[in-house]
Amino acid sequence: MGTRRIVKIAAAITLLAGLTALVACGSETGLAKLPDATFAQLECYDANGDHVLNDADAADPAKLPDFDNNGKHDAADAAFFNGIDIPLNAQTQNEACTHANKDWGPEYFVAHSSKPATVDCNASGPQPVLLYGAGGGVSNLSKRDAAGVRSMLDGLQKAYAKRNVQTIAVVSGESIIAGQQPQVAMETWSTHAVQTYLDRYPCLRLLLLGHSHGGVTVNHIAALLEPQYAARIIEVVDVDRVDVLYVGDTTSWPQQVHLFNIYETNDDKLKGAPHDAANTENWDASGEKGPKNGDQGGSLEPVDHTTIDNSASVKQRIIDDVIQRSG
Ligand SMILES: [Ca+2]
Ligand SMILES: [Ca+2]
Ligand SMILES: [Ca+2]
Repeated sequence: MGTRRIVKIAAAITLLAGLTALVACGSETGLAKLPDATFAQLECYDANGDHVLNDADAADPAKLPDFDNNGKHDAADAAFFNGIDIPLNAQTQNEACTHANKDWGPEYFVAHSSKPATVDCNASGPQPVLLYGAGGGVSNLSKRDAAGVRSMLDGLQKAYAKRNVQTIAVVSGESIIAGQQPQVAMETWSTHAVQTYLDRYPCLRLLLLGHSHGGVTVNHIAALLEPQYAARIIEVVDVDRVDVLYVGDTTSWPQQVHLFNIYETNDDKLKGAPHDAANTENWDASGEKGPKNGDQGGSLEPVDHTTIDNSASVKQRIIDDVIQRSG
């Protein structure tokens, strides 16, 4: 191969890389691509080592994640720790934070591009939206965990971007693994985090979406926050919510805000169910199809509990519903 040919190929590769980068920039969401997000393994921010997450751990914000990706670790980041009280299991915390257990990693992230994950309430245009998604069966969000929830939020974020709506997207698992009560710990953290955003940005509206155990998490968040913030909650979307083996608040449901309860009955092990309440719209999505191997793809087959969150048609119906309700 001649030198000129090599140079030509190298130039073509450079051009391709440039194009790929351009395409990546076209998606202003950090959801589609790992690792464009501020990931946090929450139990490892126990700065004073007392096996409790609370205000004391936020005394030095330099030790906290840059949640809003503005390049500073300051009071705006510390606010997510101020006011919480989450007791941890010392042994599990040690195992998680020394990475003795390789399956455990971040259970929370704030998506962002190269820009800060913030919104501007003084900008003209429609009201910004916080997209909060909770996955089920999550132990490490820096791998492919919660791929379905991530993809659904990505679709929502793109649909909003087309309509000139600013968004912040946050994804969590259903639990903080080292919490004394792992699922209760995430209920506490996520409710407080969402409230922190709503208080920081008076213009911000909220969309909650949860799959599987994540449906229980978002129902808890909605139930706790709707007395004060109902007018700002667009809706809650449960995707095949199940509470089997969930040790936490399985009895709270939103009472005021609209609940879009999507479920399937094809799965003989785990499946959602209709929920009877005036504020609830039930959709039996058993007739929809999803990739056989979930986020790993495969041929289209009727959805089950682990593939309903990867179904393109379910995702599209959620996007249509949320956009229509956003007014
Ligand atoms: Ca502490
Ligand atoms: Ca920051
Ligand atoms: Ca899935």
